This record gives sequence, structure tokens and C-alpha cells, in this order.
Amino acid sequence: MDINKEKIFVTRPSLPDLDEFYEKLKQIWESKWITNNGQFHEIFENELTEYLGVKYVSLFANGTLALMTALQTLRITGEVITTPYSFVATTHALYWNRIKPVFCDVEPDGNINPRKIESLITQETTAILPVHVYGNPANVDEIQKIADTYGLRVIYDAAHAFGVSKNENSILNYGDLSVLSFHATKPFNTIEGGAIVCHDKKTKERIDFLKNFGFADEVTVVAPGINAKMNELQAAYGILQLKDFDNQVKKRKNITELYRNLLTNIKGVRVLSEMKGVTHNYAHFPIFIEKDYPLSRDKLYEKLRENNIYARRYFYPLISNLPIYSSLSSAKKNNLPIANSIAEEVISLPIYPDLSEDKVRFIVSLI
Ligand code: T4K
Repeated sequence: MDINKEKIFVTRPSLPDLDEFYEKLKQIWESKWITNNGQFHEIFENELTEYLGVKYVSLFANGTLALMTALQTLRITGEVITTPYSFVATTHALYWNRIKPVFCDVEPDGNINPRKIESLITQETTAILPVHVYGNPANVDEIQKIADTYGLRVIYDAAHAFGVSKNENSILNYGDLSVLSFHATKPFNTIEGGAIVCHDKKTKERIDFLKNFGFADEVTVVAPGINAKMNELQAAYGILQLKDFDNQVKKRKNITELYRNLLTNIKGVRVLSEMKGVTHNYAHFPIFIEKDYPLSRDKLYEKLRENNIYARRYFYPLISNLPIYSSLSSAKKNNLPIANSIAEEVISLPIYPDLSEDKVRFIVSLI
């Protein structure tokens, strides 16, 4: 293999065994039940609930619809304190609900800084929407304290946090709701897909009504719901994916350790370390290119591309700097110094279970 000619992407989806998927497809074909709470939907929901160690899971067609529905579930209105250091879907979900995003600065690891939240609370604030960035848990205890003091709801964008736990408790058990994404680029994928995790049966029922137009039964519509249902093909694919997830995490952990070892002595390259008490999913490997590195972040990014390494700048540009959001008063750069600086420094290096040791060594040799 000529490593220099092959494109190496930031991620590659893990796919289920084709024969096993075909077997499942045959069952779907025979049943002629292809969406709307089919047999695989039910099995997948139950298996996920058990695997993740949570009370209730509601499957969705994708993570963005799940975020939008989570906000509707709790009737969130007014202003929501959130992070600009995320994928655009986090803020867009607020926008689609006519909620005003209020941007809060982050810590150097990219997670929302709880010490900056309190001063952003106004009479209009109803909730906090943090992200577990790169699957590293946000400061859930401090966030909950603030939410309890001020009577706010907490919805976590847990798009990156599949399988992550803190002190042996799933990170999805924190806050009022957590939202997962199962997009092809995520550590666990159903091609497109997502879920809301909640902690009681009534909320689960409401979420299930909302994702199915608001139907409680054939003639009763209890809410102006949306169509956000996961179909049977996605669910069958997900059941197969779940069987191999632990194995995939192990492979990504090895790659993470190799990157960390090889990158330790490179001046100007900051790497995030393992968090105490946290079981990680190793879905991302961001590095931060600081001032004392000989090249700018973008020069290094270009150099990697010239060598067929398609790393990405997750998350750049910062959401608060996009023209659609930059006129908000909370979007001012001097309110968000850390978020602005890490967005200018970050490069997400390739990481996926089948990435070979040779390729990792090649990437690091370029850096
Ligand atoms: N919240 C957060 C924090 C999120 O990160 C996301 C999604 C969401 C919410 C929303 O959840 P979803 O509605 O998506 O379920 C990608 C994904 O489209 C997006 O799902 C993801 N975050 C985001 C971080 O990344 P792009 O535009 O960077 O993806 P794209 O198409 O450039 O793909 C990146 C690389 O992945 C490619 O260079 C190669 C590889 N790839 C991609 C696909 C689609 C493959 O190898 N095969 C594939 O099929 O947004």
C-alpha cells in the first residue's frame, strides 16, 4: 500500500456484516412493516436502553430532529444558554424553536464553562443546552447546581457521547434529557439516526407522541408533533452495530494511546488528556496548534491535505461568528475568548477503528 496516495478521512463509518444485514432485510421484506414502530424498532430501543444503562430511549430519524423535539418536549421558550463551540445543529435546534441562543464561553477542552453561566441568566432564561464535546463529559455537577438554584432545565447535546460514563454511571443519566446522534460520522451509527434519553415513563410517552405528529392513538392528536421516526432499516442496522461497539471502542482507544505517545514531545501541539473516572468512547482526537508551533493551524491543515490527510477543524468556524448568529449580543468575541481561540487552534485528526498504526505514524510524522 502506498500510504501517501490513499485518502485518509477524519472518520469512516463502521458497517455491520453484510450477510447478517441481508438476513434482517429479508425479515423486513417479509413482514412488509418498514417504519412506524416496527419489530426491529422495538428490539433496538430495548437493547439500547439496556446497553446504555438508562431508563428510557426514544429513537429518532436523526440527531437534529431529536434536539428540536427535546426542546418541544419540555416546552422550552425564551432564552437558552448554550455553547458556540459545537456543530451548527445545536444552535439551529434553538432557532427552529424560536428560542434565543445565549452563548457562553468554554473551557480549554471545549466544554461549556459553568463559572460563566450564572451571569448570562435573565428573566427569559428557561434552560441550559451544553454539549459533551468530543464525548468528554461537560461539568455536569456544577451545571446541575446552577439549574437547581435558578429553576432551569438542562438538555445535553450528547451527540458525541454514546457509551460514555462517569463514575460508572452513563453520562446520559444527567440533566433532564440527553440527545444522541447516530450519524455515519459518529462512533455508533445507523447511517442517519438519533435518540432522546429520558428518565421517566410520562416523558418518554410525550416524546413518542411528538415524534409521530402528536398522535396518541388513531383519532387523538395531543400535540403539534413532527415526523421524526426511525425506520426499520436503520433499526435493524443499529441492532447489528451494537454487537461490535465494545470492540470498536477498544480499537479507538489503542489509536488514541498511540497518538498521545507519539505527540507528547511536539512543542506547540496541545492534546487533551483522559478524564478521571470517565469511560471514554475515543470517538475524536483533537489537537490544538498553539503559538509556539512553527506553522499556523491552517498551514498545518493544508500540509496534511496535500498529503491526503483529510483532517477537519471541528469546531471552526465558531457558531457565534456565523452571520446568522453574530449579531446576538452574546456572540461578541470578547465575551467568548476561549471559544474563539480554540476554534482557531483545533484540528481533529483521523480516528476510526480500522485506521492502521502505519497511518497514525505517517500522520504524526507530518505534524
Ligand atoms: N450535535 C452535535 C454536537 C453534532 O456533532 C451533530 C452532528 C449534531 C448535533 C447533529 O446530529 P445529526 O442530525 O447529524 O444526527 C458531520 C455530520 O454530518 C454531522 O452529523 C456531525 N455532527 C458533524 C460533526 O460532522 P460534516 O459536514 O463535517 O460531514 P462530512 O460529510 O464532511 O463527513 C466527514 C467525513 O466523514 C468525510 O470527510 C468522510 C467521512 N464519511 C462521511 C460520510 C457521511 C464517510 O467516510 N462516510 C460517510 O458516509 O458533518
